[in-house]
Formats: sequence, structure tokens, C-alpha cells
Amino acid sequence: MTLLLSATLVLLSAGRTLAQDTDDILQYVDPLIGSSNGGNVFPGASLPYGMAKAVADTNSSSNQGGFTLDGAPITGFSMMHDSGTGGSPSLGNFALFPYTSCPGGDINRCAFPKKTRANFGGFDESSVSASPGTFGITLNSGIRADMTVTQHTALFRFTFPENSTMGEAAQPLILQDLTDLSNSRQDNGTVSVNEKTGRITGSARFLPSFAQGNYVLYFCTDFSGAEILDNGIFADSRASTSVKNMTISRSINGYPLPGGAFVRFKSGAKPILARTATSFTSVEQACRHAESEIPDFDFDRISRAATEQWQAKMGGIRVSTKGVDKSLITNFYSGIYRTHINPQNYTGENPLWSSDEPYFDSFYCIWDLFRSQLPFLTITDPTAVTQMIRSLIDTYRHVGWLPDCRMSLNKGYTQGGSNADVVLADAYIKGLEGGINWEDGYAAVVKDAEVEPFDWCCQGRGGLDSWHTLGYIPVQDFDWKGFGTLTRSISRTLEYAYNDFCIAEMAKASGRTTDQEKYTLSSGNWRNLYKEDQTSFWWNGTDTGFTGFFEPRYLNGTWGYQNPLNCSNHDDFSVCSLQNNGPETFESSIWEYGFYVPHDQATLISLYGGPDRFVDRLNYLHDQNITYIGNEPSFLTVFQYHYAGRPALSAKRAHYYIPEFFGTTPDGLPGNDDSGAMGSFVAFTMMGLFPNPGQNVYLITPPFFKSVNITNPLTGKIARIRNVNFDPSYKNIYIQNATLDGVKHSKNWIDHSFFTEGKELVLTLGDKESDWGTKVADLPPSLGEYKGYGNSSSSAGYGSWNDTAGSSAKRIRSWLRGDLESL
Ligand SMILES: *[C@@H]1O[C@H](CO)[C@@H](O)[C@H](O)[C@H]1NC(C)=O
Ligand SMILES: *[C@@H]1O[C@H](CO)[C@@H](O)[C@H](O)[C@H]1NC(C)=O
Ligand SMILES: *[C@@H]1O[C@H](CO)[C@@H](O)[C@H](O)[C@H]1NC(C)=O
Ligand SMILES: *[C@@H]1O[C@H](CO)[C@@H](O)[C@H](O)[C@H]1NC(C)=O
Ligand SMILES: *[C@@H]1O[C@H](CO)[C@@H](O)[C@H](O)[C@H]1NC(C)=O
Ligand SMILES: *[C@@H]1O[C@H](CO)[C@@H](O)[C@H](O)[C@H]1NC(C)=O
Ligand SMILES: *[C@@H]1O[C@H](CO)[C@@H](O)[C@H](O)[C@H]1NC(C)=O
Ligand SMILES: *[C@@H]1O[C@H](CO)[C@@H](O)[C@H](O)[C@H]1NC(C)=O
Ligand SMILES: *[C@@H]1O[C@H](CO)[C@@H](O)[C@H](O)[C@H]1NC(C)=O
Ligand SMILES: *[C@@H]1O[C@H](CO)[C@@H](O)[C@H](O)[C@H]1NC(C)=O
Ligand SMILES: *[C@@H]1O[C@H](CO)[C@@H](O)[C@H](O)[C@H]1NC(C)=O
Ligand SMILES: CC(=O)N[C@H]1CO[C@H](CO)[C@@H](O)[C@@H]1O
Repeated sequence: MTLLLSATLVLLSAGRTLAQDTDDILQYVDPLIGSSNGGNVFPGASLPYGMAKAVADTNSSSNQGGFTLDGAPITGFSMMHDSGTGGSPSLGNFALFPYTSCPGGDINRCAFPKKTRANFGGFDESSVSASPGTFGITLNSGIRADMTVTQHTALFRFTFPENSTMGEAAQPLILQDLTDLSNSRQDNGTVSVNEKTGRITGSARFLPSFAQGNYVLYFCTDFSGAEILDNGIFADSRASTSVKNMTISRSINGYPLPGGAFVRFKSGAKPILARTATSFTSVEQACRHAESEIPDFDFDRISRAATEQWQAKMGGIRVSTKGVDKSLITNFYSGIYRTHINPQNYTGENPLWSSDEPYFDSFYCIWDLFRSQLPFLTITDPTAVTQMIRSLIDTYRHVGWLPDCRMSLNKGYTQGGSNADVVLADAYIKGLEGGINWEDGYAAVVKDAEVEPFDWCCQGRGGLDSWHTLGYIPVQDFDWKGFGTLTRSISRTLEYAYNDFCIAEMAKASGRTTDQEKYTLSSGNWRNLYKEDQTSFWWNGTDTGFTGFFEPRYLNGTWGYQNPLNCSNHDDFSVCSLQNNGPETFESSIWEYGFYVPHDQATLISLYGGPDRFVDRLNYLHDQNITYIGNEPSFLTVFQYHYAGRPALSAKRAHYYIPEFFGTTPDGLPGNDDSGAMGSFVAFTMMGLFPNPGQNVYLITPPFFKSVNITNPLTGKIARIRNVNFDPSYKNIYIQNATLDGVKHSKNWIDHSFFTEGKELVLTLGDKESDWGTKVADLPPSLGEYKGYGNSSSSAGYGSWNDTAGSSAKRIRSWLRGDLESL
């Protein structure tokens, strides 16, 4: 009740209109979804985009997000994390660990190294509590650990049993370890403990999870709640109260030598609070954060404030809960919650350059985030996305390139194209302003297209000479100018083509006609890897029945070969990531990449034999489980039926995947959450509008709820979607007709003005597919012309760009038909 009242005040004071449904929506957020089975979700305490992320860390081999619910014991409580990522575990620095007492009162009989601490980290799953802004767990030792956070500071409250399990009266010891989750600490970590106050400070250099380079992190920890008995330093398994400072080597055998400090207390009768702030700039800054953000060690106040921030952040989306299974509401709001965890706001914490621009980190990775996560935030939190875009552009200014992946202040590895181009285009065409320097933004995306970095492992694009002369990335490219992993030639070609389309859109919107024409032209390069006579057979020799697939191509124009089913869900043998011997598609098959032409579905559909044959192929992709819904390239394929004039099939497919493949249990996610990418897929899908990212297009399917209200935080206007004939058993999932602000709306898509202008979309549902949204005029924009549809009276799309685009589209078409020489 208290929470709800204060949240109401926050919303009202921000000038927003409260939805009438006054349910506390945070009751529907379960942060533990995805905390086992490879979801790798961070389920701990964080503010939206918060830098401090406190949780109990386990020693699970899947502890990328810190905590897991897979039976692995706790090794510590740390305050920096990423969420849902693959790669090696990220962050997890400076773990604390509590003991009720050391046997016989002898500090040397407490276990200091992480590996031995694990023996004291068992816990009962029923003791775990997690909600936005707080996390708590009881160890089998009887110690209860609750945690909450502010922006840079974590507050832990340790409540001790009267006696230790050995029977000694409580004389709690809390240690702090110069470690991180992946044991990456480098040489010369330092730690000091202040004899009088017990303040522990220090720093160490660590390695980022999926990036080059390293980073230094500083910390400052204070305690409250009990009188200090003594304190000191530990190295490996031994400790002393007479040593207060230490500089520790990584050790000569690879595994960093355990080391840190500890404080012992006279009594455990009252809870002991540990307050740790971190900083990328200095110990002093860390201490300043701690003192200013949590001066009073008031756990209840801080956790209430965290809850209120979440309530305010998420309060803008309200669904009618009537009749709908609670687990679906939980799925929806938990997805929205996870979408707001990363990227992290490190503004004021960037030691790499000085600038007045915001600095966001943990874009881990944009290949995942561009598809639905950042587009979702563009709806719910455009102010934050504006700051993220400014940060990306500022990173370009100071590092030279837009990042594709960035974590812990370092350049992460690029997975495919320069997909920050899509992020910038998406924001630009949806009208984000707020101090974004779009001149620099445009220069940044053009640089991606024109200048090859020496190290395209981690920025920009590789193979640009081939791209410009041949119009594709060749398998076994000859590239002597820039260097990166020479694989993924198909997926890179497809992604570069779409990246160029996104640049063309920005060029169009800013009146750069020559560029628009140029990048529209190269956005057709995907066509150069289409091998029209390519067949596809299963391992057992059965023909899939489809002909025409993308295939690798050599420098000399000769085709190479990759089995179109390799790297699909059915391929248990290939390794399809960034390995040097990796395939020509990244983490996905030729089958699935075969749909990745987001800007020219019309031409793709024609190549695949028209809309019916396209639908057959899309059905086969899903029905045969060739696609893997646990990885991001699958997202758009769920909705691409819209382009074939079959929006009903997108709705059907949405219900096929949710909730079957996305449950609300800890093991409920089909793959890594990827910083909230999966969460945003769930949220968008259930909301009934899915973006084609980089375009001003949302594909319409019926929401999973009777109604959805989405408040635009900038304009305060409320966009509404209402289902007439809503049926919570989901038999009526087919749109019969629709109105937009009372006017008949037969297009199967809408644009972003729906949100900014607060329009109302009313969908009338039925249990059978109708002809709503099926005509060519109803289809979303596409560069090429829709052909072979039942009613082709008018054509939609980017064909109507204007005469320049029209003539370039004509040129593309003639060029696509013919030889590469004509370039
Ligand atoms: C985690 O710790 C437990 C208890 O010490 C141990 O049995 C287990 O092998 C450890 N797991 C890993 C992956 O290190
Ligand atoms: C705690 O330990 C003290 C001293 O060892 C003992 O007298 C007392 O009974 C113990 N209390 C409990 C609850 O076990
Ligand atoms: C660590 O400190 C030692 C001793 O001062 C010094 O010799 C060494 O160069 C330092 N290592 C690094 C990486 O700074
Ligand atoms: C220990 O470290 C503290 C804080 O860095 C410093 O003030 C103090 O002088 C150091 N003490 C010794 C003995 O080096
Ligand atoms: C959405 O907004 C309308 C109009 O303000 C209101 O009547 C309705 O109750 C709201 N729906 C929800 C689910 O909050
Ligand atoms: C990011 O942090 C800065 C500095 O604390 C703050 O001014 C800004 O509002 C934050 N941005 C968001 C989206 O929370
Ligand atoms: C071959 O494998 C495919 C895909 O698993 C399956 O659909 C088909 O029935 C199999 N054919 C035979 C003859 O076993
Ligand atoms: C083209 O290059 C590939 C790879 O080097 C080679 O196998 C093929 O024979 C070449 N084709 C022609 C026509 O030279
Ligand atoms: C496809 O994958 C299989 C392993 O599953 C591998 O043996 C084969 O070389 C791959 N074939 C192609 C053409 O990529
Ligand atoms: C696809 O996966 C679903 C769910 O795991 C399963 O029920 C179905 O049998 C699979 N279909 C094929 C053709 O493998
Ligand atoms: C929408 O469809 C329903 C059911 O078929 C029908 O009753 C209604 O009149 C239609 N509305 C419009 C605006 O076409
Ligand atoms: C024929 C046509 O549609 N021309 C348009 C080209 O684009 C410019 C700028 O958007 C428009 O002003 C023209 O009308």
C-alpha cells in the first residue's frame, strides 16, 4: 500500500495521467525468470540502467549474471553485473562474504578463498526473494543477506543467527575479496582497511567479458550496525589483524591469488550493513558516491526509493489484466523490466575521455539490442535512448567508431554488420532529438560504410574494398587493409546491406539525395549472394522442397557451398560463433538468414516464388524448428508473414512461441536473455506491435490483453490498443478489421506517431483469418515492388520514396538482374 501511494505521487508529480487500473504492476515482475538453464539473467537489485547491481554470486558454470538457481552455492555478494550475456562471466567485482564467527574465535579458521567459501554458500531456494530494486537470500549458515542499490552504491544487510553453526556466539566477520566472476584480476590489485572505521578501499585491473583490453575498478566499503572488534588483510587462505594494506600480484600460475580485507565485529545481535560503492575513476569518487547516495545506511528507505523508481519507469505501460492468466501478465511485465536493466548509465564515470555528453556502457551487444530492445525503450523511455545515442556518438568521436559491442569501458567483438547504424537510423526516423548531434551521427554511420578500420574485429566493417567493387563479402576475402575474422561472409553481406539501407533512410530524411541514392543501391547487395538453383536436403537425404538460398561466393565470382541447414537448431556439430574456422553465417543458418532482408521483403518474396511460396518457406522454418527462438535472428521471422499479406499467421506464430517457449520459471527462457533482448521480444510480441527495427514500422498483431495503454513520457499522450471480442483463451486471435482514431485502418502496420501522438487502435477479433491487412496497399513499405499478390492494384512502400529513389530502385533492379560488370 505504501509503495503504491508513493508511486502515485511520483507519477502525478511527473505530470502523467495514471491509468485507472491501479494494480501495483511490480507484483507482476519476477526477476528470477531466466536465472537458470542458460538465461544468464541478472536477478539482483538494480535501478533502471543502474551501475550498481547487487546479487549473490554462485560458482555455477553459467553464472554470467552472477546468481543462478541451478543448485550451485554462493561464493560472495558482489555489486557489478551484466545481464543475460554469453561470453565469459562479466564483472562481479569485489565480493563480500559473511561468517557468523570464525571457529574458536580464530580468524584463520574462517575460509577466505572463493573456492573454499563455496562450502559455506549453500542455500535453500525457498529463501530467495527478488523484486525490482531488492534481492535477498538465506545461506544454510543461517545468515540472511538482503541487498538494495542506488545508482553507484549497493547496500547489503546481513542478519546473523544468534550463534554460528559450530555453536560459537556471533562475532561476525565480513570479508571483501579483490576478485571478479571470471577470475580475471591482473597484477597489483590494492586493498586497505582503516583500523578505526573499518572502511575498506582498493582497486584492481580486470578483463572485460567479450572485448579487448582491460579496465580498472575502484571501491569503497563502510559498515554500520555493530562495533568493530578488529580487522586486517588476507592473502590466499591466511589472514592477519596486524596488516592493513596490501598490493597483490595476479600470481605466477594464472589463477589470481585470493586476497582482500576483512572486518570483524563484536556482536551479531543486530543486522550489520555493508555499503559498497564502485567507480571507474578513483577510490575517492567511490567513497563520494557512497556517502552522498546512502548517507544513513537506511535499508528500508533505499529499497523503497528503488522500488519507486521502478514503479515510475514501468508505470507508463498498462494492460487490462481482466481474465488473463496471471503468468502471462508476469511474462509481459518481467520482460519489460529486463529491458530496462542494460545498457548501464556510467555518466560521470568514464575515465577514457572528458566530455559533457552522457556515457552509457554495457551495450552487450548491439547485434542483440538493435532488434527490439532499443526500439522498445524508444517507446517507453525516449529520454534514455536519446542519452544512449548521444553516448554512442560521443564514443565514435573519441574512439573513432561506433561500437558494435561495448562493456566495461572496452571495445567488444563485432558479430555481424555495423548495427549501430540501425540504432541511429531507428532513433532518427522516430524523431529523437534531445541534444543529439545528428551531423556527427550521420558522419559516424557513413564512416562505417566507407572507412575500413585496421581492426574490424571490434568496430566498423571488414572487406570494404570487396564490398565496394564486387558488391558482396567474398568467402576467403583478400583483405590487406584491415583485419578481423574472415568468416560470416553471408551474414555480413546481408547485414551490411541492411546497414546501408539505414544510412540511405537517414540520408533521405536529411535531404542528402546523392547519398540516399548511393546507399539505396548498395542496400541491394544482398542479392549478389542469392543462388537461385541452390537446394536444401536434410542430413538423411530428404529434400526440404525449397530451392534458392544464399550461398558463399569467392572473389572470382564462383560459388562456394554451405549446407543451408548448418548452424540451424538441427545442427549439433558446427561451431557457429566467432571461431577462426567458423562458417559463413553467424549463430544462425542460411535458412534463417534467408529472411534477413528487412528493407526489401517484396523483392525477396518474388525471388522465393511469390507470397504463397514465401509463406510455405516461413512455415517450414518454424514448423521444422530450423529457427531457434532463443537467439535474436529469429525475432523478425515470427512476424514476416505480414509482408506476404498474411498478418493472421504472424499472430498465430506469436502464440505458438509464447508462452510455450517463454515461461515464467527460472528456466523459462529459451536462451541467453542478452541484456534484455529476449525480454523485449516478449514485451513487444504481447503488446501486439513488433518493430522492423531501423524503419518507421510496427507490425500489428492483437495484444495478448483486452487493452494496452502506453503513455509517451515526452508528450504525456496515451496510445491505446483495444481488442474487441477479446478472448483470453486465444481462439480469437485474428484481426477482422481495425480502426485508427476511429478511421478504418486496413494497413497491417502503423508508424511511431501512434505513440507520440497517442492514437487509438481498435482491433476487432475473430477466430478465423480475414482479409484484413492482406492487400498490397495494406503491406508495410518495401524497397522493391510487391508482385504476384491477389490484388495488386496499388503498391506500397519505399517505391514511393521519390523520383531519385525511384530511378535508383530501377537501376538496382536492372543491375540485380544482370552482371556485376555493369557496376
Ligand atoms: C562449487 O562449489 C561446490 C562446493 O564447494 C563444489 O562442490 C562444486 O564443485 C563447485 N562448482 C564449480 C563449478 O566449481
Ligand atoms: C549459543 O552459544 C552459547 C555459548 O556457546 C550457548 O550458551 C547458547 O546456548 C547458544 N545458543 C543457541 C541458541 O544455540
Ligand atoms: C606490480 O608491482 C610490482 C612491484 O612494485 C612491479 O614490479 C610490477 O611492475 C607491477 N606490475 C604492474 C603490471 O604494474
Ligand atoms: C594504508 O593505506 C592507506 C589508504 O591507502 C594509507 O593512508 C596508509 O598510509 C597506508 N598504510 C601503510 C602502512 O602503508
Ligand atoms: C487506458 O486508458 C483509458 C482512457 O484513459 C482508460 O479508460 C482505461 O481504463 C485504461 N486502461 C488500462 C488498462 O489502464
Ligand atoms: C544517467 O546519469 C546521469 C548522471 O547521473 C543523469 O543525469 C541521467 O539522468 C541518467 N540517465 C538516465 C536515463 O537515467
Ligand atoms: C529426414 O529428416 C527430416 C527432418 O528431421 C524428417 O522430416 C524426415 O521425415 C526424415 N526422412 C526420413 C526418410 O527419415
Ligand atoms: C574461383 O576461386 C575458387 C577458390 O579459390 C576456386 O576453387 C575456383 O576454381 C575459381 N573459379 C574459377 C572459375 O577460376
Ligand atoms: C555442415 O555441418 C557439418 C557438421 O554438422 C559439417 O561436417 C559440414 O562440414 C558442414 N558443411 C558445410 C557445407 O558447411
Ligand atoms: C519442434 O519443437 C517442438 C517443441 O520443442 C516439438 O514439440 C516439435 O515436435 C518439434 N518439431 C519438429 C519437426 O522437430
Ligand atoms: C468489423 O467487424 C465486425 C465483425 O465482423 C463487424 O461487426 C463490424 O461492423 C466491422 N467494423 C467495421 C468498421 O468494418
Ligand atoms: C515524385 C516525388 O515523390 N518526389 C519527392 C521526392 O522527395 C522529396 C523530398 O522528400 C519530395 O519533396 C518530393 O515530392
